[in-house]
Amino acid sequence: MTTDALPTTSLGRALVHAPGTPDAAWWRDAVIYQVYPRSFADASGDGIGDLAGITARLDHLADLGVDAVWLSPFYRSPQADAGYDVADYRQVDPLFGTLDDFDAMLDRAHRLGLRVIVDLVPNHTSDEHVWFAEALAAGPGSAARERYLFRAGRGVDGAEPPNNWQSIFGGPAWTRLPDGEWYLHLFDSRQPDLNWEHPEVRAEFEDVLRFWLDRGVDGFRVDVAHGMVKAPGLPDWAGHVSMIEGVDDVSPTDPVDRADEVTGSGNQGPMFDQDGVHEIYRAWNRVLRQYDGDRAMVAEAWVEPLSRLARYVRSDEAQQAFNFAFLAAGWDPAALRDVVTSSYGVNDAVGAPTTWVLSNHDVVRHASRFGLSTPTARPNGIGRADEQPDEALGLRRARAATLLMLALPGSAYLYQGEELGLPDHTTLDDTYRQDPAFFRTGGAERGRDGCRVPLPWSAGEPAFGFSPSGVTWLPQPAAYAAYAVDAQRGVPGSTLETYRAALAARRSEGLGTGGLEWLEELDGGDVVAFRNRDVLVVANLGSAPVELPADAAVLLASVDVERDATGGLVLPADATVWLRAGA
Ligand code: TEU
Repeated sequence: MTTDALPTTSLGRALVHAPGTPDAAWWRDAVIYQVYPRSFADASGDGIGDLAGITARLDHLADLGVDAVWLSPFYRSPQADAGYDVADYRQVDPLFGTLDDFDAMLDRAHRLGLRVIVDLVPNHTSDEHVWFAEALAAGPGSAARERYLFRAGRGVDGAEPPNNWQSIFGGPAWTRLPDGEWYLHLFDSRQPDLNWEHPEVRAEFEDVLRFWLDRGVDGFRVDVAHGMVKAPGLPDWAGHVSMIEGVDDVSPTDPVDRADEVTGSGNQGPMFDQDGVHEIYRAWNRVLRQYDGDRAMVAEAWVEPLSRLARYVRSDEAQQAFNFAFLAAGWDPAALRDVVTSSYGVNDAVGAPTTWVLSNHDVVRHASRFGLSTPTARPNGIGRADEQPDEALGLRRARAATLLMLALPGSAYLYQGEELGLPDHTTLDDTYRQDPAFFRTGGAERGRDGCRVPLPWSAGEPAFGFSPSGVTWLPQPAAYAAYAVDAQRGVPGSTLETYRAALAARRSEGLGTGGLEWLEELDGGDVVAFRNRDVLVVANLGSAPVELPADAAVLLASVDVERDATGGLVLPADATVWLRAGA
């Protein structure tokens, strides 16, 4: 094809998602930035980030142009799973500050025009929660044990666990107490699962929602949103779900067999995605509706296929659900195209926005994943002995993937540091590791510490400006200096400036509430190409350059896009461009 033969006006289009109204509720098109409090900014100098540190750095997020912030847990916790083990749902852990610090942070965020959503961890508590202490003290058969999933064991003297479930972090999902009873923990033994059939558990969490809504939060991210309700009788299951990679094996005799729908990974099994979980969302939806201001919930439900996930965002349930199928598609054009098409299909059918995400605190950052020889791989962490990503290639592809994502209608999630192009710490010494998944798998899974390293703010300061004392709870790689905020701010083409420009253009072009049409002549093979309002988006995931429509003007690109000798525009490998149609 010649570029002359391909003016933008003649491009055929296949409609996948129709544009919405620009005045929709904020969460329909919000870009939401995940703050991982222990690694964002440390004001106290103890080496662990805190709420005062976040408050002091909120300007960065307002400048970046995001709409909202999601904070991972900062509640009172022994930190057995970095705060996803909550001992008191209404208190701030002293590591992170006080409730007054929270209020100050929230106030500052709102003044800057940023919404704030907080994490809700309802599947399990910490073993230091008052309910679990009561349950241990009260003993077998007590009412206090009814709030959790205590069971007698099987076999001689009940010495075998009540069923064969494995913990997502490795090892058995049951721990036996000295009094002989076992309790269920889908995650660490210090994270006992709650019994969601218990009315007190339901009432307590509705009250926790109100506690934070009354303080003014704009919503919640619901942890393990597909896990609270278990199949009656807790039947054995031959499969095993691990962090990040999903299910290893689904037996044909699986009691909740949905093999016809299983697409290779996800969480089918008697502990996940039970129909009864939706009643909880309907109850929480009723709570949120009692408040003004479009409060919202996003479900962290690793559920497949997408049609099952869409059930979490029916009009009387959660407002959003994370689209992990998009994250899982990795750097694969066919998979991306499929997931985009089917995401709109299932979410449009229930009137919910589609969300997009590439990185979070549980997965290897996309700048590192996309630098692996298999760029669709999702390793459970990367360690010294593992294949090391190609840093430059990973960053180049990460920037391209981000520009593709940010042009998609719906709501997008960014993980702190991705706006800097940060890679994981892939050579972290094992002595620093804290993720329980590393310990419970005997090191077979490196775990998630590599994506949780404190952020670099200023290249020349101790701890790259993360902490005034220079202390950091995980060591930062020396290479992080080049990624520091102050090394990128104002530098044309830097990852930070590219994110800022993309967020500004996304807003001014109305892309978040826009529509999606595949561009028939351009899309296909290694090229993913679509139109959203007046913007044409072309991503080249292959190794050969791609000719672009001759009459288009470049709005934004993940690399320099130049005209060739004949004046045609050429998109190089591993790159994405936003074009203005027909200029
Ligand atoms: O992660 C839960 C999570 O990812 C599981 O749903 C599971 O790993 C997935 O089904 C595998 O495919 C959340 C938090 O994000 C994580 O940091 C916590 O460690 C975990 O819950 C326990 O609270």
